[in-house]
Amino acid sequence: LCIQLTTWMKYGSAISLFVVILAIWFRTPDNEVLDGRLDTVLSSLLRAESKVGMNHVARPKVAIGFGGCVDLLVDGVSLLNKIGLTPTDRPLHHDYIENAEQLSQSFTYFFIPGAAAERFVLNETLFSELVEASRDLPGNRWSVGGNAPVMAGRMATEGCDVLLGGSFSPDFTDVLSQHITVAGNIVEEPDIHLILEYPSGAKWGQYSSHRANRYIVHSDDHNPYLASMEEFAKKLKDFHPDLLVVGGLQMMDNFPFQSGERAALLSRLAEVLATSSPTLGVHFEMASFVEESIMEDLLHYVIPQADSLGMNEQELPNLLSLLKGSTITVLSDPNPRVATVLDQMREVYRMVNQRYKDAVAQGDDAQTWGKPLTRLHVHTLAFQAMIVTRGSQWKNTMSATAKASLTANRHVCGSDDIDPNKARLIMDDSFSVSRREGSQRIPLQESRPVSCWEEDDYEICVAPVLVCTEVYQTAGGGDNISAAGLVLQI
Ligand SMILES: *[C@@H]1O[C@H](CO)[C@@H](O)[C@H](O)[C@H]1NC(C)=O
Ligand SMILES: CC(=O)N[C@H]1CO[C@H](CO)[C@@H](O)[C@@H]1O
Repeated sequence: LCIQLTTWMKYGSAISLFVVILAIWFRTPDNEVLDGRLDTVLSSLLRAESKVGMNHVARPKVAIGFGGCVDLLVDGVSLLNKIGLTPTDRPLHHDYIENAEQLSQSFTYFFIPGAAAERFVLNETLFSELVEASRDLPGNRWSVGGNAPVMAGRMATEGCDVLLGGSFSPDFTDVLSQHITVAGNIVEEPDIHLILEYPSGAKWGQYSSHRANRYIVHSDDHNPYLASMEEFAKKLKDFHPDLLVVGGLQMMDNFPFQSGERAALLSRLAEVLATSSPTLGVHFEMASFVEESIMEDLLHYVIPQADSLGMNEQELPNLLSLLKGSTITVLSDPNPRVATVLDQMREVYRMVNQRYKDAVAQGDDAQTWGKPLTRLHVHTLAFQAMIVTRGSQWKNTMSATAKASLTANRHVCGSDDIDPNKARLIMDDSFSVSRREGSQRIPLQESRPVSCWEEDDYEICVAPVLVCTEVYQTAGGGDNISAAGLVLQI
């Protein structure tokens, strides 16, 4: 590696100079206008991000659960080719994966639109075959994975002290930041998640992907049981966090639990959340759920205890559909318009808060009421959107939306410095605030790219994302983005 690096450094600068000259040579006037626009949006977002610091005397404290894993990232198509899987002629959705053919069908189903998906593999033989094949696949990478550890890592990087609930192996704990304290059991074999990444326009057989994304498979032993919950709950009392974050519950999705086992775990979680200080903000990060009964359990036990929810463009319509009493939506538009997302967000906000009001009107037990929803953050490829209740505990919504947007580029491009040459704005020049007829249109102003306005009892902020065009990694994006947005709001 060292030799390669020095050679690259020697010739690299000459090559980049050459590329730059070529680029200037071929640049059409149109591109120049566009690039100027991008530069202005970038510098304005950076200004918005740095407008507020974390106004804390000490490092803020954040408690995050649950679980975690070792991520093995590979090029999805190369892996499927290597194990000799042929592209299916029948893309199909499966709740979980039992054999290679289902894997092929399920992967293709999400690969074509480029939609994020995550599935449990029930067949352990198949899963170990996939892991073995990935181990020596060129270009593979290992990293700390799972929603909770990724959010913990981002929070620690942003200046927080973190209590992380998860059962990890000793070498896993070793690579975590020194600002992260683990609460959980020690396990020998960590759970592995296999991340099949693919770039935009990737080809598999007759299919090509519409956008970069990833398909995740796992076959966890520890995570579904929230094995660290009791240890976490114990340490939580003395930790006195400023924020409590829950994620990683999708590991329970389609897991072969004994009857009643999952509800018991989530009911215990509700108790842990409900008995924390009433002023403590609780954020729940959604994920890819396909089993209807677990979504119902979440609606019953977890969502009522959360002040804040984070999710992507697939998870939003899925939650909304369930709130409305219909079924799971497995696949939604991976590139939705701003107006569509905002309408869905308003509805989720309204319906979740209505459930809270109904619970208060009916019940006499504060623990079962839960809390009103005061923050909703939706991350999509093209933009970030937040709804925050006026007068609630969440501060700096404008800057937080800008930071979330910048983090999206930083994460996907794999670099803290944003290179406008590797970015593209895909949000339209203006957007409508709702799909309702006669709704106001808001132009995207390059020098003030984050648009915020008030409605009812809340503020809405929307920021365009400088979409990374040279994808390093999409997995973990939502967690980094959500965590970065939260950091400025506590
Ligand atoms: C599990 O996967 C293995 C390896 O791909 C396969 O041979 C076996 O038939 C599968 N089992 C089931 C029940 O589908
Ligand atoms: C770009 C970026 O910051 N990505 C980070 C997301 O979070 C993980 C875990 O903390 C980091 O390893 C990545 O670098």
